Amino acid sequence: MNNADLLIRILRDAGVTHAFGIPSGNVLPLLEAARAGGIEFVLMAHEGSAAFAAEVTGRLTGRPGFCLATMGPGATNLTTGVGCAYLDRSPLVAVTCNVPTHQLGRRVQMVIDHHALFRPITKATYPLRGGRVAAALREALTVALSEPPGPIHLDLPEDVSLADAGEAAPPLSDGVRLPSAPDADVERVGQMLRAARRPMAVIGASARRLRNPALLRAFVDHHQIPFASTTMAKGMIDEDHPLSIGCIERARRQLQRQFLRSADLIVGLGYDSAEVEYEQWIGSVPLVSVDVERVDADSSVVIAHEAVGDLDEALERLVRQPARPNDWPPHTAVRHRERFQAALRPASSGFAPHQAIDVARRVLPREGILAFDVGAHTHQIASQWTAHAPGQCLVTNNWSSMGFGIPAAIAAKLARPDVPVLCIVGDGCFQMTCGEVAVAERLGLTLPIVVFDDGWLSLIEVKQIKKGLPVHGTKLRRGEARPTPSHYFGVPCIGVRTAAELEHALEQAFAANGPTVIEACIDAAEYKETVYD
Ligand SMILES: Cc1ncc(C[n+]2csc(CCOP(=O)(O)OP(=O)(O)O)c2C)c(N)n1
Ligand SMILES: [Mg+2]
Repeated sequence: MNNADLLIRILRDAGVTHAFGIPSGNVLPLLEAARAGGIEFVLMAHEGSAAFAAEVTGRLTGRPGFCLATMGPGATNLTTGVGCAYLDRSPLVAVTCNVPTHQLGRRVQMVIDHHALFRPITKATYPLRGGRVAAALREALTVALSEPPGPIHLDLPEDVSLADAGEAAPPLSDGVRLPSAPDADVERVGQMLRAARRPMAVIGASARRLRNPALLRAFVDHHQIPFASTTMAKGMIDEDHPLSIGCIERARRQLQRQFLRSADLIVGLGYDSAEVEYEQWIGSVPLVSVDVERVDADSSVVIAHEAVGDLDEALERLVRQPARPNDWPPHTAVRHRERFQAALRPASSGFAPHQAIDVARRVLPREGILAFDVGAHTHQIASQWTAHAPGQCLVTNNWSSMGFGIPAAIAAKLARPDVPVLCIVGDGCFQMTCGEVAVAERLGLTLPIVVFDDGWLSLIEVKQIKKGLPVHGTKLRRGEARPTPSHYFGVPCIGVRTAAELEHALEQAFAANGPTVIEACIDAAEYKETVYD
């Protein structure tokens, strides 16, 4: 057994099933070890996508995602997705393969300092050396899985890969949980909830890592508190719940802000301010935070109290505390949600994004997963889409990088082959990652990829208009939409210009044995009304 075999054995023991990446000569020992050791290698079109796919695998499975690349440009490409795991907080192992150790530090082809490259976007970076591979892996996996989870980087020189491993695979840990918040702090949260007349909960990205997400629902039911979620936390409680007001800080955010500011207490539950800072929306309403870390907010935010520690344990204690009726009139949340949802669907003469999103929601089965990308479409989808359970919306909003959607959908389909997965991306995002369509084809994944073809980097165009700047540098094509091609890389492509055509195309795509690109030629005019209102 060589060190590459040992590395694969340890990752396999840690529950890793897939490796995403692109090989080169110095990656081949690791690639062969993966083949022999039972980790499936998924050749991606770009290393950035490989890291996004690994990040999503980490999110969905709770086991570390695994991506690999060659040195220099392979490593720099990988960083975009590794950064996603860092800010979105998913366990991930990124391996860069390298020249033999005696060449490290020299000015030779493709060589750069990988540790300097990965240090700011990982929890830790490790050089792998003979005799210390198992110890480094054991520590690295513990770091990646410990709360809050994140990526670690390993650099593997080719001679180390090929050398005989003198070590045995070590026992692994599942990472370290946070200590509980002090009893008195949690007790005080309960007291403040009972004293409030119009309390409201906002669920954030860190709540996605609850071991028992049902505690969230138990909490809002017990205390009868209307609740909202951020984009990343969509579906942590079914958004059809009678106390749900939907997603905040996305399309029609002013309506949500108005409602949030009618509260007399906001309870943040796992609210990660990397996604959206409290000061964007909270105004002068006091905040009680129940979270895995201390609140990071501007000094304008009134922080009334914080309980910091393991989130499951805090919620378990909060659902056992006495509750007291509050002053929210009956059906407040439902009425607000109806108003919010109506405002998201302004009258339109063309094929509007909101119509396409409604069709997609109707066709995707209730248990299905939606992976989407970054742009104006993200804002509209986040506000409009009804998610019914945790993990049903795959999106990056801490890292917020274009190019996430298609690799995320591929990873979701690999992790959950029996669950229908739908991907929606903007045309700008599609242009960045369309090579991954060929990957979905090679893997034979049933995956409808709906491209919102509006001809613009719409989100940035909207920002130009709202900032009073000339619209410049945000148009994606010359002239009108070109005719839809019949395929991309052999993947059938269907052009649709109406809701009915989209519905038909989606049904066809879900019945296919491979991916289908659906180019939805939409009229993006409504974004100017609904996005950044
Ligand atoms: C890697 C990266 N580059 C640039 C941006 C800035 N950005 C955010 S949204 C967006 C436009 C996306 O365009 P498209 O995919 O067409 O979506 P639309 O806004 O039209 O819905 C850009 C350039 C980003 N978030 N990530
Ligand atoms: Mg666009």
